[in-house]
Amino acid sequence: MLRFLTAGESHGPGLTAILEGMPAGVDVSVDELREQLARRRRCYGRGARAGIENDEVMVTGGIHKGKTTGAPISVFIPNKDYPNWVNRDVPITAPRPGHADLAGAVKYGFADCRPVAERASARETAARVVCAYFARKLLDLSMVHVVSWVTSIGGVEASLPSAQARMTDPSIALVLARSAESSPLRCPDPAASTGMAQAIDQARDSGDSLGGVFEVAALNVPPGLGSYVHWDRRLDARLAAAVMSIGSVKAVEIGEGFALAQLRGSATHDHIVRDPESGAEGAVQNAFLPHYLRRSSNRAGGIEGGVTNGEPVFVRAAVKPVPTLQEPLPSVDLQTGQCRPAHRERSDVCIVGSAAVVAEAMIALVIADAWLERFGGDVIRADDLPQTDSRAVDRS
Ligand code: EPS
Repeated sequence: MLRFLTAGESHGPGLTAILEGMPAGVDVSVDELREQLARRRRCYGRGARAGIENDEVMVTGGIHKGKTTGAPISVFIPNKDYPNWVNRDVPITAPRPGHADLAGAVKYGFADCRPVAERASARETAARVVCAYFARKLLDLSMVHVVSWVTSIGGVEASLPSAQARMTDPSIALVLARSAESSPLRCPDPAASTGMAQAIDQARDSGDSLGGVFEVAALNVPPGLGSYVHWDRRLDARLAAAVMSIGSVKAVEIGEGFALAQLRGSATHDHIVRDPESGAEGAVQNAFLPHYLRRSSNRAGGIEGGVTNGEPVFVRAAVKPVPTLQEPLPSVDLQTGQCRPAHRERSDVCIVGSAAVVAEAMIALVIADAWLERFGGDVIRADDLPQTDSRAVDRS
């Protein structure tokens, strides 16, 4: 079982990530880990803080000579902005609507929401990306790749290949992911990216914020991951919870999600067909590794009965606008009881691109956990790896 813990506050000395359950023998590199953190940081709409941090990392356990050892992996990410905050104590007494401020004050009895804001901050997601880097290295060994792109920001919609093409064809998903990687908006449509950047600038100028929608595709995921036998082992449930756990995510769809509610069953379910490329003929002898079974479409998003079916695992999520507004919404001061505008401080205008990278991370962690349930052991040896599918995708 792969599990992780994060600790640390947004403006404290740093974040700590501990990942437990990684097999021994997986090659890892600190440079690649830094690159994953940089992907999360660079995204149009982020505030000044993203420019301050460089997400240096200090690996303090679980790695020896560039390989995992099977022990818990522990990583410290110092906060570069910490020296500027160490003697600064700005209380938050007028909670921001939509933020965890008031929820945390109610839960822990604080009159000052500062401790809530510090821990609820999206800064914590840097530590998740660290844990996911190791999960991704494990998945790389069976050529499972998790990619993402943004489809809309502030109502500006990207013009993309059809949803079914995005969900069904790994080569389309890879092209979209590559263009997203070179877009500051993480959007594969350059014209829409320009519109999104303008919308973000306008929101910033008027003291406002924006949300949007992103999609994540996990390619070449083997069939049979997850389970239908217990509610909490269903892979779709685990993925939805993992993505919903990202601050500001308000909706998660698997495959065509809400659109399926409008269709008849006959137009919804993905036909089971024989894969002509497998060359297999005659009776289905081994349903355990059904390389010769395919789906004619992927409206289910690669999961049926809580178990992967060999098609791309496809998740879409909606991100609400950032709750810290420079033109704040009405609130009540917890110390005076007076109505007043909510607390205002430095923040991001739009985090949709970063949230997409964090969702990749959470999805990689869930899939790696399910992969280990099915194929895992103490140590990774080439002979132990599952046979890769003929549909294996080459990311190069
Ligand atoms: C965040 C507020 C901003 C973000 C921060 C998340 O930080 P600050 O309050 O220092 O301006 O930049 O995110 C990060 C630092 C990060 O690395 O993602 C918040 O309140 O959630």
